[in-house]
Amino acid sequence: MTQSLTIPRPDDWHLHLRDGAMLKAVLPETARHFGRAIIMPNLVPPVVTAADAAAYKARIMAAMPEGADFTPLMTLYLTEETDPADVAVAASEGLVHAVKLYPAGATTNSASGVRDFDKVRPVFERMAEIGLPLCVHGEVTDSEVDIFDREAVFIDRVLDPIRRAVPELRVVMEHVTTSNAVDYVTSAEAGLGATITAHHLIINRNHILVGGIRPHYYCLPVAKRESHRLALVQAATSGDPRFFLGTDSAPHVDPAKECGCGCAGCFTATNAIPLMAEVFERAGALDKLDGFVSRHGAAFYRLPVSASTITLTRGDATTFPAKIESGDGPVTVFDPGFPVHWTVTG
Ligand code: OTD
Ligand code: ZN
Ligand code: ZN
Repeated sequence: MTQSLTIPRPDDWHLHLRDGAMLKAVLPETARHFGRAIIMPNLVPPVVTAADAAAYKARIMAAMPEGADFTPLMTLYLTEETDPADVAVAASEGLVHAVKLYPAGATTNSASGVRDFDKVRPVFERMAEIGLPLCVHGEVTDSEVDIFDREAVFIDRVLDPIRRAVPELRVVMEHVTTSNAVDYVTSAEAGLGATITAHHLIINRNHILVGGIRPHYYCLPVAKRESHRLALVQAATSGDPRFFLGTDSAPHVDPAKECGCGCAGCFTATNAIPLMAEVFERAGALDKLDGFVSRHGAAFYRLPVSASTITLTRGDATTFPAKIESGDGPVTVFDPGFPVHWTVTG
């Protein structure tokens, strides 16, 4: 018996599309299964003003494959110089759907991020007034904090104080990787959501380090121990609307990952949706898949659920390309390490 599942066209609430040749190569991978995505602003230089976002959006539209049913939702990179009025205008025009907070130095291209959170308080206050979400890369960057503890420490030292200082600010904790973050999100009264990536639902830190170092599993925040992964699966498959898919698909060419100091990032745009079907099926929660990939994020961002649909079909184990080619070089597609039986058939 074939099993199939028709769900509203999914959205990706956290995506890196890059620019230039890489954008051209990865955009069709996302546009194939997703209807919308929140586009991360960590280009070099970053997307900081409304004008930057409009120009970047135009480059994305110019790279769009013929006939694609995909809308990029732009974000601004918060700096200590961000002008609250510029943010408000970009939001009112429907150009910008979130502002992104990177603690300085937290991840790839985050050197212009925020060091002094008091300096950006007027931006937070304006965003709270207009209901514009703040997307947060939730890791402290202090060298004395262990890399596996950086998310949990961020909650206490940075996130909770921001939310107490500006209680009406709507916040998305991006790519949560710990049970601490899951607990923090579920204990919040309102105005807090979280994205979870495909890869953090699949790998733990052993996958990166046991039997040799596996650079294609290295990303930030780094995958944690198995008990944390299980907490993420539980949150994602629970039906709780505060959790939604944000793949954080972050392409780097292979030479930039397979070297003495490899870049962080897993590239999952190609197979994220089939992987999610497999993860939800294994958890006995296929009935919760559409909430996580197609409904909860739209509700948080106050957008309609997609009117179009995709159909997933279960069959023999499928294979994905090991790599995609970009004009800059090959990009390895995330390998879940288990057979995947679901394909998008319509
Ligand atoms: N994590 N790589 C990148 C970004 C993310 O923290 C993130 O959002 C990237 O390459 O842009 C990564 O591992
Ligand atoms: Zn991040
Ligand atoms: Zn990211």
